[in-house]
Amino acid sequence: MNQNSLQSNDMRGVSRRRFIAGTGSVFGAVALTGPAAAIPAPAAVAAGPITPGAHVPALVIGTGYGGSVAALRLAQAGVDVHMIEMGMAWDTPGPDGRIFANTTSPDHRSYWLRTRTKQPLSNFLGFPIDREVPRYTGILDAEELGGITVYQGRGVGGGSLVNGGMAVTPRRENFGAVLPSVDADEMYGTYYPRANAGLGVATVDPAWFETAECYRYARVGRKHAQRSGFPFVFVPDVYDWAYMQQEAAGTVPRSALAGEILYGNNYGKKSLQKTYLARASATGKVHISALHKVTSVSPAAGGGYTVVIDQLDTGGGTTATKTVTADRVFFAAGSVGTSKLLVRLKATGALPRLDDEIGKGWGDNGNVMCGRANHMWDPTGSLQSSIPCAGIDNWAAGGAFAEVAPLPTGIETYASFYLSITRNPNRAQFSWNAASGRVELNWQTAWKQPSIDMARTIFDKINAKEGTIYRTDLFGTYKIWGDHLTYHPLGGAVLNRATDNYGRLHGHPGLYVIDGALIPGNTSVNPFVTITALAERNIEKIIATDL
Ligand code: FAE
Repeated sequence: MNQNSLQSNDMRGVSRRRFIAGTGSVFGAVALTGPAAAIPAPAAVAAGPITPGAHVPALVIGTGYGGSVAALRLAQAGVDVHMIEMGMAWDTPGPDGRIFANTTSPDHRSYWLRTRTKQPLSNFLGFPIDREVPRYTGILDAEELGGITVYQGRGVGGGSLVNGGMAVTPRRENFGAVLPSVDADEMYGTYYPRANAGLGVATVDPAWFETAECYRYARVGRKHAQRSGFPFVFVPDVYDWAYMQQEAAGTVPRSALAGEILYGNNYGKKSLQKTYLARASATGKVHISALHKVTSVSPAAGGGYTVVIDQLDTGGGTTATKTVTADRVFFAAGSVGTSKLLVRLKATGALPRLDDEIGKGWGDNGNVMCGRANHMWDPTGSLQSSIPCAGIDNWAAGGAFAEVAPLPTGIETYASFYLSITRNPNRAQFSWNAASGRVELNWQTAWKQPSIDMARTIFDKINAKEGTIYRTDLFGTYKIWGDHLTYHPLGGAVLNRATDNYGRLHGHPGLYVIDGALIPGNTSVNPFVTITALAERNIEKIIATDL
C-alpha cells in the first residue's frame, strides 16, 4: 500500500468515525475541562536578582537538569552558586489561581514570546488548531531553527517544567553508542542510580494500570504491540503515581488527568523545582536570578570570567544589563542554548580558544510522531492520563523505541498516538552567520526520513496485523508523520570532543558544559535521566579535582 492510499483511507476512516474538532495530545492541545482550585506553590527556590559588579565563585547558566545537578553538588561542597535563568520563576499563581495554564486553554503563560501558539500537534481533521496568545515570557519555547522546531522549557526548572517526566535509563547494551568515552560500569553502578534517586523516578503500579480507565489507551497500545510480536515495556516517570491514583479516585485536584503537561503541571509532577532545586535551595548557598539571560562570557582581566547578563521584563524587553565576574562558569543552557552561546562567543572572539568541535554533533534524538486510527471495537478512552507510562521497544530490530502517548481530548477518538525515538544517524552543526548576527543550525527536514523508516518498522506491521491505518490529519492535511520537530535536542558541545571527558571546555580553564549539549545527538530513549546522570558524574570529578 503506498502512502497516498494510506492517506485517503485514513481520512475516510476519520470521517466515518465523526471525530469532533477540538483535540490535541500530551504534546498538543486538549479539550478537557479541568478543575480550577487554588494551587499550592511548588517548593520555594531561593531567589534574588544578581547585582551589577557582583563576584560569584560559581555561576550556572540555566536551571534545567545539568544546571540543577551542578548547583546542588557545588553547594554541598561549600561553594556559593548563582544560577542565571532567562525564563520565569513559576512560583506564583496567576489570576485564575493556578501557576500553569491548561493545555485546553493556552494563554499568555503558555509560550515563550509568541503571539500565536505553535502546538506540536497542529491540526485535527486537517484543520489548524493554533490560536492567538498575548506575547509573554511563557513556559514553552517553540524555537524555529533551520528545518526543525525545537521545543524547550523556559523557567526555573528548564525542561522539567513542560516535559512528560518519562525517566528512562538506556539499555546497557546501547550505552556504548550513547556516550562512547564514558565508563558504563560507573554509570550503571553509581550515576544512573544517583540520578534516578535524585529525580524521584518510579513506575506505575502494574495492578492499578490494568484497571485504570485513564490508561485504557496504553493497554490498547500494548495489545496491538504484542499481537505484532513487539516487546512492550513499562516506562518509569517522575510523576507522583500515588497522587495520580487519588486523581482517578476523585479525592484531589486533577493534573495529569486534566490533561496538564505541556504548559506545566499544577500538581503531581516532580519537576526539578521539587527535587534537585529544592535541595539546592535548602543549602542556603544557591541563589537564582529568573528573567535574566546571559549574553556574554569572556576572560576577566584579574582571572575568572566576565559575564554579561540582560535582565528581562515579561514582554521580553531588556530592563537592565549587568556585568558580573565569576571564578567558574557552568554552561547549562540546554543543548541549543549552550551551543548558540559558545558558537557565538568563539566566532566573535570573546572565547577565542574554544575547540573547533564547538557547534558540532547536534541531533534530534530521532524524534518522530504518528497516530493510528483504530477500529471502533478498540476504544482508547475519553479520559487519558497526560503522563505516558509505557512503550514499544523495537530498538534492537528496527532502531525505534515508541512511547504510547495519550491523546487526551476528553472524547473517544479511537486513536493511538506515538512518539518514537529512533536511531537517526544525521547530525547537524551550529554556525555563526556574521551577516545576520545569528547562530544558525543546518538541520534539514528531509533528514527525518531514517526516523520515519525506523518508526514504520513498528507501525506498518501493527497496521497490517490490525487492519488499521495511519491518521493523516494531525500534523497538517494528509500528513502522516510529525517530522518537523524535536523535544529532545542533544549535542553541540560534545563530551570528549568540544570538551574533555568531564565537560571542561578546551582552551579556557574554569569553563564547563554540563547539560544535554554534551550528548552526541541520541540517547536511544528519553534523555533527561542520562543528562542528569552524566552531570552527576562530571560534577563529582570537577569538585574532586578542580576546586
Ligand atoms: P534544559 O532543561 O533545557 O534547561 C536549560 C535552561 O537554560 C532553560 O531553563 C533555559 O530557559 C535556560 N537558558 C537557556 N539559555 C539561557 C541563557 N542564555 N541565559 C540564561 N538561561 C538560559 O537543559 N525528556 C525526557 O527524558 N522525558 C520526557 O518525558 C520528556 N518529555 C519532553 C516533553 C517536552 C514537551 C519537551 C520540550 C521536552 C521533553 N523532554 C523529555 C526533554 C527534556 O526536558 C530535555 O532533554 C531536558 O530538559 C534537557 O536538560 P538540560 O539540562 O540540557
